[in-house]
Amino acid sequence: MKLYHTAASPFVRKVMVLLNEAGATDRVELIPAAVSPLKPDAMPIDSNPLGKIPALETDDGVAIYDSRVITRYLDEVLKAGLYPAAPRLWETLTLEATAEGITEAAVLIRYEFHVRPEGSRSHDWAEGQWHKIDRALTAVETRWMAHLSGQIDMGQIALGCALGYLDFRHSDRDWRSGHPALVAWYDRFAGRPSMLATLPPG
Ligand code: 99T
Repeated sequence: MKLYHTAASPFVRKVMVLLNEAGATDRVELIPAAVSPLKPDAMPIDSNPLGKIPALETDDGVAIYDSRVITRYLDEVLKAGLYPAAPRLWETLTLEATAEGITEAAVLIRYEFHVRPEGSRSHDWAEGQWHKIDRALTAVETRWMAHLSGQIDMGQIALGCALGYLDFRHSDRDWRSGHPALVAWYDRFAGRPSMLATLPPG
């Protein structure tokens, strides 16, 4: 299998953490692809017409995207057991979707100030994205701490990668403030070998 990859992407990192947890990093060849909304041809558009990474080419030559489809696919192929049976599955998927929303908002803020031309940037719009992140972190503290103390799953991995991305790209904002239980969980989770092996570039 081939994975279009950059170590800076939190979406790619979820896939890499899954591969590490499953002991299957050797099953995937990493193809560097430094895409941005203004550089979609940094990867083959045949593999994802949206020009986004991660995109996976399976051994059968089929292209699979986006990251949540790739992790479901790899979980099944590798029998990684990171999507539990229902009813816990619905909690896992909702947590995964919440983490994805945090990550998407954080990437939009990053693009607003590093990709969008200077004259058309909006601080209000970026603040709106940050408020989504803050509300979601509060919701995780309120609703998911029991789930987070259970067996590792893709919801936890997505959340760990989302928080890692906040540290990586938004260290000027203090996501930890007001979220002590989440901080305690993340401090433990970030020490997993799979997380340490997939840190974004220093
Ligand atoms: O938006 C673009 O055209 C290019 N951006 C990407 O490919 C980003 C890289 S993160 N990936 C996604 O937006 C994937 C989202 C999709 N829903 C999924 O796969 O889950 C790069 C972040 C950074 O450099 O800071």
